[in-house]
Amino acid sequence: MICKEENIDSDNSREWAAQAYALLKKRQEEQKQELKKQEEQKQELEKQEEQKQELINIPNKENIAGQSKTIAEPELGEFDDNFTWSAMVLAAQGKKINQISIDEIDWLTKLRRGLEETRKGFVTELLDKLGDDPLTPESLDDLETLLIRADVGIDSTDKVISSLRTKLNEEVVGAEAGIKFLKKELKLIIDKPIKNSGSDLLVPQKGKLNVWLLVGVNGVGKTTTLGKLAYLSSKSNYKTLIAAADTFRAAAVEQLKVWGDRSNVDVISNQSKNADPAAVVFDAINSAKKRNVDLLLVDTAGRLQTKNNLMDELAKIKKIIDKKVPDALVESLLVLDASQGQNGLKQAKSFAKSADLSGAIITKLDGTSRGGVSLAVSEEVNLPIRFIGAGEGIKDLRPFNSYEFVEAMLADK
Ligand SMILES: Nc1nc2c(ncn2[C@@H]2O[C@H](COP(=O)(O)OP(=O)(O)O)[C@@H](O)[C@H]2O)c(=O)[nH]1
Ligand SMILES: [Mg+2]
Repeated sequence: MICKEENIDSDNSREWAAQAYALLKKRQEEQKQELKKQEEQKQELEKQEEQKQELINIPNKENIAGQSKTIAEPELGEFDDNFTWSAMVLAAQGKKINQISIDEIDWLTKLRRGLEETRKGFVTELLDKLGDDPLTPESLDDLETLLIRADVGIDSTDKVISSLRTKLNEEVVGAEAGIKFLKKELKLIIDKPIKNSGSDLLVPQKGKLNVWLLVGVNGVGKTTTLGKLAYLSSKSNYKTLIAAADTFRAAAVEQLKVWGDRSNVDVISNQSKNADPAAVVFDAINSAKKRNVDLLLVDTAGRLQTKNNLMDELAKIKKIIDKKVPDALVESLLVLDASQGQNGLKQAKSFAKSADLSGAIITKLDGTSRGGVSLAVSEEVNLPIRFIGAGEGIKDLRPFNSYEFVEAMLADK
């Protein structure tokens, strides 16, 4: 990932965003025309088919081409502040105008909107307090309170405040430079576990079976996230399979099948009551091997981690994987609901102790004031954040990008 940090001159970047907008608008027009043409052709075909059917008098209008389920594409919105900001964030990462897509703009807009509540109680207030004056030791106290309130966690807050204090002892720091420094420090905290893990981005490796276990307590968004991951993965041409190993929730399998259908990914399940989760995984691995699957996504049950047997179950699932596919690349991803703030952090800590986690996925970043908890997860649980979710739609999940996250969290308007 290329992350240039210099601020582009704001007039230039507005001009840049305007050009990007014009280009996307043109592309969208062309796509619309193309779709219209396809629709017309389809109707013509249907008409011919109907006439044929009438002739041979078979009332069957069902298997006409083009009935596959489509997933709504995002529309290009207004050329507004959201667009400009999103385009600038992409530009700052080295994207060229013709590489920008409506999908990316749409996502960044969602992320920025989602973090609005976190930002409101934080940057906006901070900027109000600072005005245009340079930072003082008192403003650091305010900042400390605001960071804690945004659920950034005590350790990360201490770290950031002490680097700022050191900087203040050496030079005068204006409000704008202060925010820039803050962004840099927060990004360092988030990036540390990512760097330590040795890979910036979690992607399935070709030629091996990749198994991703989604773990976490009830209601945090495991099943939804798994559905979104299946979509992302199959869209990226990885052969994908789902194992429905949450055998405790009656509706869990049905819920997964709906997600699987939407992205054309099969779901391996066992409908019998109280089926053994490890047995489902066993079947799924057999299927995965037969079909040459790249990525097997495993949904797990989420009863509270204080109940030991949940951890025992996870251990059993892992043992099965180790035994059947010793060279599989296994990821245990803890799903955390950002809106639970410190509570989520507590869960993360207790899971980390016993579940041998390799990463985290933060969900529900749309509309929480506690987005800062992502920093606490990086600093205190030392887990690389791999994906973030900001909405209930199939496309509302993206690989985690620390630059974009920090920019969205601290966007100053
Ligand atoms: N707003 C919002 N809701 C989400 C998100 N992810 C999941 N949910 C919702 O959270 C609820 C619980 O999700 P589910 O996937 O069943 O959680 P699980 O028990 O961990 O499997 C559902 O109503 C989901 O639609 C998200 O990113 N944003
Ligand atoms: Mg579930």
